Amino acid sequence: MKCDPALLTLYLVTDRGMLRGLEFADFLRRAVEGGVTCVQLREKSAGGAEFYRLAMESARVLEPLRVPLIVNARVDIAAAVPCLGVHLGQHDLPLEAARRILGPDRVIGISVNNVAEAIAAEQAGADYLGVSPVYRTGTKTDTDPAVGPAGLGRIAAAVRIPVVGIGGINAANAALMRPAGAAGICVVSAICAAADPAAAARALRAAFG
Ligand code: TZP
Repeated sequence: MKCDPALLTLYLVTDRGMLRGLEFADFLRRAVEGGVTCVQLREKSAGGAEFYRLAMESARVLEPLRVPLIVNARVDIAAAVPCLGVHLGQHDLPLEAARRILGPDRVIGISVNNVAEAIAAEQAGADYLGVSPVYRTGTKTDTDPAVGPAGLGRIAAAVRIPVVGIGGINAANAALMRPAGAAGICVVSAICAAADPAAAARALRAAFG
């Protein structure tokens, strides 16, 4: 399988605006120290030059730590930096087009909210799925309805590729995700907004199991 499910165990999605005073590179190091296994750089407000600079900086920090980098939405930036691949939402560039740009070896993840989207993404060649959102979250409010662990379970059961849950996941509910079929948990605020990102990551790893 192209996307080792173990890499998705604790999947951090970045939001620099939430950081509590830590410089970005230090934040990434602390998160990895606590057990983050994969980092998605998500920069909704950055222009291309800034996003590219941050992606290169992230790659430089993560490469020696052997933690893969995934770029959110920007297929051009994913193609231009040393990274594992790209994560696409339902309204981003279609997977087939991203595949033509990135080639067969890069990982492409797709956000899905229901079984039909999940099956379509798998058939189109997705390497993993992000089930979004599992719970309602203040971090992203323009989402489809929350599916809960049961919805996550229905999606995971319908596909063969690994599935991660995103949206409102924290140390208090992470234990529900693996029994539902998730290969990993994907979080923004539970690590980015934590006073101690390493401790927060450690707590999430312990809770997810
Ligand atoms: N996509 C679906 S929900 C979400 C994204 C990027 C935000 C999840 O943030 P949090 O803080 O982990 O709930």
